[in-house]
Amino acid sequence: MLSEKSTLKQLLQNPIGADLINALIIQTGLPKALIENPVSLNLPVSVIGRLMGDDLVKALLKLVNSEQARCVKAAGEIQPAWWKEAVFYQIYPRSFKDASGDGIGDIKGIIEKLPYLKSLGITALWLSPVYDSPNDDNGYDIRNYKKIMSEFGTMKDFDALLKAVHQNGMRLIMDLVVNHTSDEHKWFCAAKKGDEEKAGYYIWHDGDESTLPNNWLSFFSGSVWEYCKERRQWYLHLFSKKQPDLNWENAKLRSEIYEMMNYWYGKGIDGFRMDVINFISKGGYENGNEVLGKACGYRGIEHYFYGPRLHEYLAEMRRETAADKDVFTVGETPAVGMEMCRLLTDESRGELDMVFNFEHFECPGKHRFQEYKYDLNYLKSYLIKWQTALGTSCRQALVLENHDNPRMTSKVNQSTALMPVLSKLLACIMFTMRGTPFVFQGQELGLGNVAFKSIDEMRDVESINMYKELLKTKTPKEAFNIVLSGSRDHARAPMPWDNTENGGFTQGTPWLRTHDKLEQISVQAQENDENSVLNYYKKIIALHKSEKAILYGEINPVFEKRKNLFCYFCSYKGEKLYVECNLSDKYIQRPTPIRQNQQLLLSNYPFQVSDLKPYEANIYKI
Ligand code: ISL
Repeated sequence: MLSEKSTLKQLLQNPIGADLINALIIQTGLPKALIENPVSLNLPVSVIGRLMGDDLVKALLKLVNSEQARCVKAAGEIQPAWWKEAVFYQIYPRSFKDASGDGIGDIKGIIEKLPYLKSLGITALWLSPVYDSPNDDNGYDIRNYKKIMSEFGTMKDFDALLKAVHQNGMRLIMDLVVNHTSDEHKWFCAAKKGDEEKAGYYIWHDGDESTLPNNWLSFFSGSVWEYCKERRQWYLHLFSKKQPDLNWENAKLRSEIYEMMNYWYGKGIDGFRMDVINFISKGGYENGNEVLGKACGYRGIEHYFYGPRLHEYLAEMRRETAADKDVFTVGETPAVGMEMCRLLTDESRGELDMVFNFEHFECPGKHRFQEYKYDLNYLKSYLIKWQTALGTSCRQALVLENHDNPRMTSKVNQSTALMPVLSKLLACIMFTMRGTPFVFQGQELGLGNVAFKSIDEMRDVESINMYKELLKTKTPKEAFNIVLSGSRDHARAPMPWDNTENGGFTQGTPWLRTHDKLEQISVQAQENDENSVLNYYKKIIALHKSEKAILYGEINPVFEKRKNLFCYFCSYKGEKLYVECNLSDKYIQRPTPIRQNQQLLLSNYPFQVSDLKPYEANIYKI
């Protein structure tokens, strides 16, 4: 058991302790060397209290001491599975393709575009939520888990989609949003009307209307507590007030969720992506630490991001729903570090198959709503760390973009001239790591951020609430610029299919502003250009699928210390590939001359010279 008197060295030797220190370094941007030097390592853990508050030390020690399990790095053969060889594509249905003409993407639109996805080489789809919802958070607020959102179509349309996906040799996983429901879900409505059984499905706090139960902040601004006049109680909502958190302590609620999951498995779906699944076990409701809250923006998160019953719930869920099926689960797990990921996904533990980790989405000390240039050397160090530590019994989900973040290319470099090579470099890195890649719609086109002109053009609840909150202390222009740098709407702009009005996304008025410069970025334009980002994606996806050295091999970095250079071997049994990448927008010296025994398989430039060109990425067979 670790205590305040234990040393930082002892804390770092503990896997969970190492994750927590790493998270603090990332969030605060403090230099690693400040902690990892002989003097600091001998300091007691209580020193963190002096910097950040004793309450944080208490919460951290509680986490470290409550996790008894350890994972050892496995070195055996990787057990093959369909999802280890799959190339996933995330569809944000609202913005993918509108077949009905109402300006909102729909299921028929997805069916229409399956041949496109097949031609890209995609083998599995993840659908962001398509369930009935009042759309406070675009479907992440579910009103009815067994009904399709009317704007997207009907259950008949969904069944047709699933059938068509399978007929095309692809798989389909659904979004599972069970940390919370919509406040319009029948359970919450009944609870408000006094149904005590259903009230037990949510998290309530007694107390008078003028005193908030604690200081936690919601992901979408303001307190996590909302007063319910009907019950004269507060309820918890980590996200918007229209997304009340479910009470996983309640066994009846858990069995309702498993029954619902089995309903979808019964239809033949191939798995679930589980929304903020690490938030389902709350560890207590003490106040959140102020310093950490300021650094990451979500005061209170240390009390629920890795709660005491998380493993128990996930293992139970697997036993009750997936254990006897050839299905796949990936958890979305914000703030969970590498050792925690291993405990959630190690094959011997029967919890999840993979998790999405987001440590590499922003550079240390930075957050999404800051305007800065992302340094790819950080991505390199992140990938080397994970690839070399995970071993063969955990698999990494390879992800650079999703519907919750601005486009990666825009974070790295906004020069339009370099966008195509940069997009290809990022694809080269993502598709040559060991793991399962997830392409977010439009990433294969190298899309950048959208030129929103004002808050009126934005639709996301997070952006709108944040803007209102910022207006309390900032001018409208300042507030808009902050929201603009991190808005989730950048990724949610409609897919540009062709060069006609609205990029062929809809015949009606699109629900969200579309991209500019269609004649350069649309699918139609890129299909006709041999050197387009889209055609590069087709090639790299084919290469990824055909090379065992990538699917099951090991990554061995070389010239690791050289800044702006990312070189590595991918090896599996006798097979070997060599990848060399220039992470900068300048020419840099090639570390080794091109050797005779290297056969160039793919490059993002038409020819090579003695130096590596800006963002050049080459894959060789050895
Ligand atoms: O933790 C974050 C940043 O550090 C958030 O971005 C967090 O990952 C995210 O808000 C959680 O996302 C998921 O749940 C939300 C929903 O709005 C998102 O679209 C979904 O991906 C609530 O369901």
